[in-house]
Amino acid sequence: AVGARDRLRIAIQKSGRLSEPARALLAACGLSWRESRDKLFCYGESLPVDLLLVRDDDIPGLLADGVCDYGIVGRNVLAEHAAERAREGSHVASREVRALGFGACRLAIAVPERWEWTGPGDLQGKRIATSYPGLLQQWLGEAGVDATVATLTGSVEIAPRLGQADAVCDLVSSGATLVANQLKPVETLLQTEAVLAGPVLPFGDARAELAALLLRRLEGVLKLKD
Ligand code: PRT
Ligand code: ZN
Repeated sequence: AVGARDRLRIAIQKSGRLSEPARALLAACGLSWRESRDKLFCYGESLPVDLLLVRDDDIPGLLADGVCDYGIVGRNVLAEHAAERAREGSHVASREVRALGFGACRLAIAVPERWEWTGPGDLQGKRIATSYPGLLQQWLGEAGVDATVATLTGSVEIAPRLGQADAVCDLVSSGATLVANQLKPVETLLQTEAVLAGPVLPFGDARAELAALLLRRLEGVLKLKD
């Protein structure tokens, strides 16, 4: 077939919270690599499974374009991509294959500590800063709340103190960052952790067998961990 491939390509985060645990998990599945000089591409040695090291935000797009077959990425990033695609009316090209048990946190609405929170309706007419506009718009729509979404790529938690927003929608794990910014979490939009993302349709070439082998090994490794 045109474009038939006999190697699998997995995208993982180049540097960040998920990089080390993702590599360790794949290594525990028996994979090993010969690293390229620039370390953006790692050529699989023990099995024909290569790694592409990228920004986590690029992973859903690489899957959608078929550049990579699998990706290890936060459910939050995958869900944000899907929410944005749904708004554009385009269909989703990848799905969550398996939760991986690391990188857990939640996407939450947080407001200034002094706010006496009564529910999502409190956000009516307010301005909310976030790096997850797709998921926030979806949640606001379901809650029937009309609010302004301000998309920021970083330093979301400081926005209320700067007068840029009334509330934020951001990832929370320990909650220390919220406390440091005199904010409190009031609603959870999504519980998230690192997931294996993969294709919606099965492979029609040699990758099918390779993918089955990898998923079997992954199940074995994850079972030992619980
Ligand atoms: O460079 P690149 O774009 O690849 O990385 P990134 O900076 O976008 O992502 P990175 O490495 O910070 O996070 C990767 C993934 O880790 C996220 O998409 C989540 O799925 C997951 N994860 C788990 C987290 C956290 N925990 C977390 N605590 N991502 C971010 N945070 C932030 C949080 O927003 C807060 O600002 O860390 C800060 C500290 O959190 P507290 O609550 O413990 O204070
Ligand atoms: Zn990122």
